[in-house]
Amino acid sequence: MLSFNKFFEEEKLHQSPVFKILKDISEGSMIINEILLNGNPEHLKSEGTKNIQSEDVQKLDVIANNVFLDFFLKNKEINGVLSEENENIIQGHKTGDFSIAMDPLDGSSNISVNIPVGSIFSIHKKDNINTVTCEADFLKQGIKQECAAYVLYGTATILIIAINNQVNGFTLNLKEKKYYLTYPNIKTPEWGNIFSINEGNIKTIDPEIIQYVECCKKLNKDGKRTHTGRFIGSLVADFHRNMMKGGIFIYPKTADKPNGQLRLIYECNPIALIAQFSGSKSSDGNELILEKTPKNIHERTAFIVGSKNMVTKLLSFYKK
Ligand code: AFP
Repeated sequence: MLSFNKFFEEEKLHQSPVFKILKDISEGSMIINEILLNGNPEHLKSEGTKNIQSEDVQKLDVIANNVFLDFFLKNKEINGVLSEENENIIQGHKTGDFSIAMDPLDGSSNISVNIPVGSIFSIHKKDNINTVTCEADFLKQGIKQECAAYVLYGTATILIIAINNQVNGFTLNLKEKKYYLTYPNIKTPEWGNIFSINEGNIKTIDPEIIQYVECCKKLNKDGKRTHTGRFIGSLVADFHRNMMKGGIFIYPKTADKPNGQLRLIYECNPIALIAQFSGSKSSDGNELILEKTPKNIHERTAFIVGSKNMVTKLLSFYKK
């Protein structure tokens, strides 16, 4: 099995600045993984504050943010960092060519009940070198991302990386403290039978989505189900399952969240790039996610992502 380093050596990417950033992500994730496995009850508590999105901040949100920031701010390739946990962007090295946006611990409201969580990263190359970081470095279409990655802290800890039109998955070997390539060149089935949506919102969402969900609930000619419903409430875990098995994840605009719940720059865009490179598709219902130009750094969006034919079928309801 190829180690993480060996894989990038074989891909001739081990000297690249992006590899240095991916190394930081892998090392940071090992620290978070250890903290999660230690299960210190003190870490499972809420911080007692709200983030920029008015959501409860968990102690582990803060810890994960600090762990990754520590790595990124020491990395000379990184010019600026945008995090879900910080209202403003953070200046890195002025000579750095890359901007990184992250959700350091997605799904953190699930931590206290032992449900998988994740870390998500989006990496863009700056347009102007040797300049201080600014919001324009992050307000870019997702299709322009240089690389995207997530870590899923689940039954095993897995690092998924989208780069050069490919998605590869690495599993953490806890004894050796090393990632190994375990899921080379991931491709998502074009059809799947999983649909993932928080049905608590069903009465307040676009009729086109209600119609699609109804289709998923139709029985076959033998009276058996055609689809299975799965929603964990941890985006990385929900997406990862659907990417591997085939399925669709839907978080639409709702009465509670009129712009959607998920953040475009550091949640949807990186997941959408991973989806695209694994052969699946994403949209907000009107526009492809990767073609949206963000207007503000913490912008939310409706998010539909998954098996190509399932997403196409859902979008066909919008055109009728
Ligand atoms: P937290 O990070 O606050 O737990 O939010 C998780 C999340 O952003 C995403 O991971 C889930 O898919 C989504 O929210 C779940 O939202 P609902 O609780 O509204 O279904």
